[in-house]
Amino acid sequence: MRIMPAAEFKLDREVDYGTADQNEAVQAIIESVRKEGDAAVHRYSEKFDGVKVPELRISEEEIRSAYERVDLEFLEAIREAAVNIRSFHEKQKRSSWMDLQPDGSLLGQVIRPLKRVGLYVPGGKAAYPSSVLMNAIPAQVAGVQEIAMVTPPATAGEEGVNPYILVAAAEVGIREIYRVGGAQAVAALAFGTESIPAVDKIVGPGNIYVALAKRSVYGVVDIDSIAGPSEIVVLADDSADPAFVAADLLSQAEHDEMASAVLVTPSEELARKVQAEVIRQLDILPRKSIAGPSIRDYGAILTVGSLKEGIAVVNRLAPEHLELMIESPMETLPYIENAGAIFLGPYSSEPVGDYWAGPNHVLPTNGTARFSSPLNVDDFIKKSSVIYYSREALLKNGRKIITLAEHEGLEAHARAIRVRLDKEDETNG
Ligand code: HSO
Ligand code: ZN
Repeated sequence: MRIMPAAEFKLDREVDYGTADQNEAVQAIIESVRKEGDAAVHRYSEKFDGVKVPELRISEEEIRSAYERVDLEFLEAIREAAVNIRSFHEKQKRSSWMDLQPDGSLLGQVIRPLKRVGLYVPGGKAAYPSSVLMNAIPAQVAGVQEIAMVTPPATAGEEGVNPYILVAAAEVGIREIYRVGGAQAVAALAFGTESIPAVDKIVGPGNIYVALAKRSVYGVVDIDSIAGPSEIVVLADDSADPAFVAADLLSQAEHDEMASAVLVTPSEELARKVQAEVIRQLDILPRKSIAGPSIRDYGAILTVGSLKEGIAVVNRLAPEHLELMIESPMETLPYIENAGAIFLGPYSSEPVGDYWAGPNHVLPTNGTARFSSPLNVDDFIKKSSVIYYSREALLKNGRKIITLAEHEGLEAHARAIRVRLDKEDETNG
C-alpha cells in the first residue's frame, strides 16, 4: 500500500456505463422480455445461468428446506440485526400534514408508500443476506405492501438458490421470490410477465448487466442509485491502533478487486505502521485474491500536514464509509460535509454498520455522497400535494392568478379563474 502526500493522490473513479456490446446485449434482453414475457426470461436463464426451471417462483417447500440448511447462530444473529435495522428506520418515518390558512384554505402533503417494490439480490461473490435486510426493511417501514425478490441460482447450471438469502428474506416476511437474475430479471420486474407482476421500483445491487438494465428501465419504474465498488476512508491520528486501522481497510478491500481503502493521516509514524499491518494481515486473509488487487490498485495511505487538512481531503473524497479514529471524533463531526456513513472512535468498526447497528449499509459510492444519502424510508414513499381553496381565498387572489396566466398567453387558464370571479359579481350585482 503506497504512502504518498495527499496532494499527489488522484482519485480517478469513473462511472461504468458498460461497453457497446454490453449495452446492446442488455437492450436486446429488455426488448425480448417486454414482448415475450416468461418465454424470454426462461430462454435467457438457460443461456446465461445454464438452468431450465419449470417454475420461476420459489416454493414454500424450498424456503422451509433452506431453514434446515442454515445454522441456528446465523438465524439468531440475523433476527437481532433485523430488530436493530427496523428500529433505526422507524425514526425516519414522516407524517402527512395539512396547514389551515387564515382565509380558510388548506394546503398539505400526503405521504403514500409505493405499492410494489422489486428487490434484486445478486448471486455469486456478492450474495449478502445482510443486504436483503437493508433493502427490504426501509420499504416495509415505509408501508410498502408487496416486495418481490429476484435472485439467480447460486451455482451455474443448478436450480438451487443460496439458502442464507432465502432465510434472510423469509425472516423479514418476503415470500414472493423468483429464481431469476441478470438483465432479464430487471426487465421482468419493470414490465411484468405472466408469472412476475410488474413493480413500481427496483432496488438492490448487481453486476454490470443488472446495472445497465436498471438504468435503462428507469422512467418505466423508479430505481435506487447504481452502486459502484465499496469504499472506505479512515482519518486517523497517533491515537489510533494500527492493527485496527489496517483491519478496517481490509474489511472493505475484500468486497471487490475495485474496492478502495484509503487512510488519511497527519502522522508519518502511523502511516508506516499501518502499511506494515496491512501487509501482515492481508497475507493471512482468505479473500486475499480479492483484497490484494484492491489494496494494490485502489488502496493508499495519504499523509497530510494537519488534521484540518485531512478533513478537507475527506470532504473532497466524499467516501461511502468514513471512520474517524482520532483523539476527538465527536468534535470533528461538524466539519465532515461529505460521507455516506460516519463511524466515530476506535470501536465503531465498519462491519458494525454493515451488519448490525441499524443504519443502512446501502450508501452513496463514487463521490455521490456530495449529493445523495443512504438508502432510507423516503426512498419508498411518495408525496402528493393537497390544495383546498375556499371561496374567500379565491376571491382574494383570483386577479393575481389571472395576471400571471395572461402573461404566459394562457387564456384558458385565466378564464378558469375568471368564470368564478364573474359569477360572484353577478350574484353580488
Ligand atoms: N460494506 C458493504 C455492505 C456489506 N458488507 C454487506 C458486508 N456485507 C457496502 O456498503
Ligand atoms: Zn462490507
